[in-house]
Amino acid sequence: TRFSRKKVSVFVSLVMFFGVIFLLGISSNIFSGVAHVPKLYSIQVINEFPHDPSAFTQGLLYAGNSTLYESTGLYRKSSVRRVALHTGKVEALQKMDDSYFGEGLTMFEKRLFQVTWLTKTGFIYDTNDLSKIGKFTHGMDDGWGLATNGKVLFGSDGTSALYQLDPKTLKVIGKQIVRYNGHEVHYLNELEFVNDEIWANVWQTDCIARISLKDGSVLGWILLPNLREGLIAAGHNGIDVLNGIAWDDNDNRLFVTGKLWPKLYEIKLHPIT
Ligand code: DDQ
Ligand code: CA
Repeated sequence: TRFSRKKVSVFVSLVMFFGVIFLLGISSNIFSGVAHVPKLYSIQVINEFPHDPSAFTQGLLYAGNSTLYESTGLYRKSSVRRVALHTGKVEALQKMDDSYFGEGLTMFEKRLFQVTWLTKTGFIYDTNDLSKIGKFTHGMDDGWGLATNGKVLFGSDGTSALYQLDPKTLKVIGKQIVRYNGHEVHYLNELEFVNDEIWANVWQTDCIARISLKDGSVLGWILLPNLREGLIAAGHNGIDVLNGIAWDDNDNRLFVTGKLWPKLYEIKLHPIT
């Protein structure tokens, strides 16, 4: 016959081979077309520590040795401080000029970088005595949050943009728009670099977004309303929003606090979806 058994089976194999490739192509298109559904996390308080209730927390980081660095805001009251984790005691403090409103803070090569609200001016401090050792102009539209992975600085300016800044020049070298199921997430505020993700407080919410550095998508939401509500229920009526995330990379501990909060919390996450 014209079609040998062998020819037919080669033909069938080819059809199946390309058919499978074709189906894989379609299915990967289908899956990538479906919006990624972020995970939700509730939190459990592991420890609570005292926190200066007059600190309008704008930047927070953990530096090892039970020591935090914190940047505080409000005109005439802004500062950079070193804080003992367990007691909340302020061990060193550098007051800012009255006209500056302190914002995000990060530590890069043993120096502290801080940005300020409504200006593009930032300052560099010595980690030991908190003396001011530099001043810079950054390329973001405003200064809200700062964090680092040890290579670049990450910054936020209250929009949906997550910036990457050159730590030497403070110029913008990268920018991603943060999206949750395709919707822009505005008001990104205090930042923290955690296991190759950026975690961001969203201003005026009790939520922290876990942001992928691959594409700026929100991988998950950490829901923390119980912290602020708990403080208000305990009579702390004057407190402001959740703000301040610090990650202890050595012991995988997560700390959060808020503006004018009398407490700082060590928390654990529990997936709820
Ligand atoms: N920011 O941190 C969200 C960037 C700014 C917070 C500003 C809060 C306003 C407090 C009162 C300001 C008095 C001029
Ligand atoms: Ca932080």
